[in-house]
This record gives sequence, C-alpha cells and structure tokens, in this order.
Amino acid sequence: MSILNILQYPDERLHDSAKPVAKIEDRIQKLVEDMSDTMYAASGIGLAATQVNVQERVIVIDISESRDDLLVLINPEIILKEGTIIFEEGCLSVPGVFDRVERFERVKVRALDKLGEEFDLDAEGILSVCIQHEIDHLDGKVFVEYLSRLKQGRIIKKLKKQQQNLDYQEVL
Ligand code: GNR
Ligand code: NI
Repeated sequence: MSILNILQYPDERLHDSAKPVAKIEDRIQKLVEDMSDTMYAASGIGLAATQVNVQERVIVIDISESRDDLLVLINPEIILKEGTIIFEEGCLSVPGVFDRVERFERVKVRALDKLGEEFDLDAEGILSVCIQHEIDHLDGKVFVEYLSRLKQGRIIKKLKKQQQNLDYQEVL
C-alpha cells in the first residue's frame, strides 16, 4: 500500500486534462489501490487521478459511513443529467475551504470498473455531486472555479499562507 501526495490548489497540474485509460493493466490496478489508500487516509469521499499527478481518467469514491463501499470509475461519461442541487463542497486539493456549488441533481454515468467491465450507474444527492466533482478534476477543473473571482483570490492567499506555515514548520 502506498499513500500518494495530493496536489494542492493553485498547482497548475490540477488544470491538466486527463487522457482515457486504453487498457486496464496491472499499472492501473496498482493506481486504483494507491488512490483508494490515499482517499481513506485523507478521510475523503472521492479522489481523481489528477489530484495525485497522474493524468489518466481514473476516479475512486466511497460515500459510505463505514468506509467499505469503494466505487471505481474508469473513463467515466455522464450520459444523462437532470435537475439542480446546491451542495456545500470541499476538496482534498483545497484544504479548509468549503463553499456552495450548483450541480445537476441526478446523473447517469457510464464507466469501466477495475476489471474493465462497462457499467451504468444512476446517482443522486451526494453521490451525484461527488461524481461531477471528480470528473471535473479529470477535465482540469477545481470546484473553487465556480466561485467568484474575489473568493478565488482569497482562497489562493489563504492556501499560500498555510503552505508557508507548513514549510516553516519543516525548517524548525
Ligand atoms: O472529500 C471530499 N468531500 C466532498 C464534499 C462535498 C463535495 C465533494 C467532495 S469530494 C472531496 C474529495 C475530493 O477532493 N475529491 O476530489
Ligand atoms: Ni476534489
């Protein structure tokens, strides 16, 4: 098991667009394992490969209380979307920042599982929000980009300060 480093906003690599997985080989299985270890270690409900600096279309999600219901989405496509929902979002790449974002309320997503089998999933509520949040990461988009310029500026300032404090603690 390996815990991977999570890129932090405003790292420009979070704006790269991930390419589809061509073949589910051992390397991808290992990536899925490391990503789920990393998500659980960070107490997140989802993680996109982009966040661990791998530019391929792989997502892991677990919205269960018991943290034992892993969902793996490879090359996900939203094939149906309806309604709107406003949800208070957070992101492991933007620690300590939470704000309301409008998304589709329900989505149908088509993806490959970790064995390469195609499946469709109907999602609503937090699962739907999480899937849209993670697919955005694969497309190089971070949730704060839905917020006002003013808020984005404040968030960047706050995160830079946090990072400086961390760097300083390492020196001591
Ligand atoms: O852990 C996470 N919580 C969360 C809460 C509301 C909306 C989306 C999320 S996803 C986030 C993990 C993460 O950053 N995934 O990319
Ligand atoms: Ni995120």
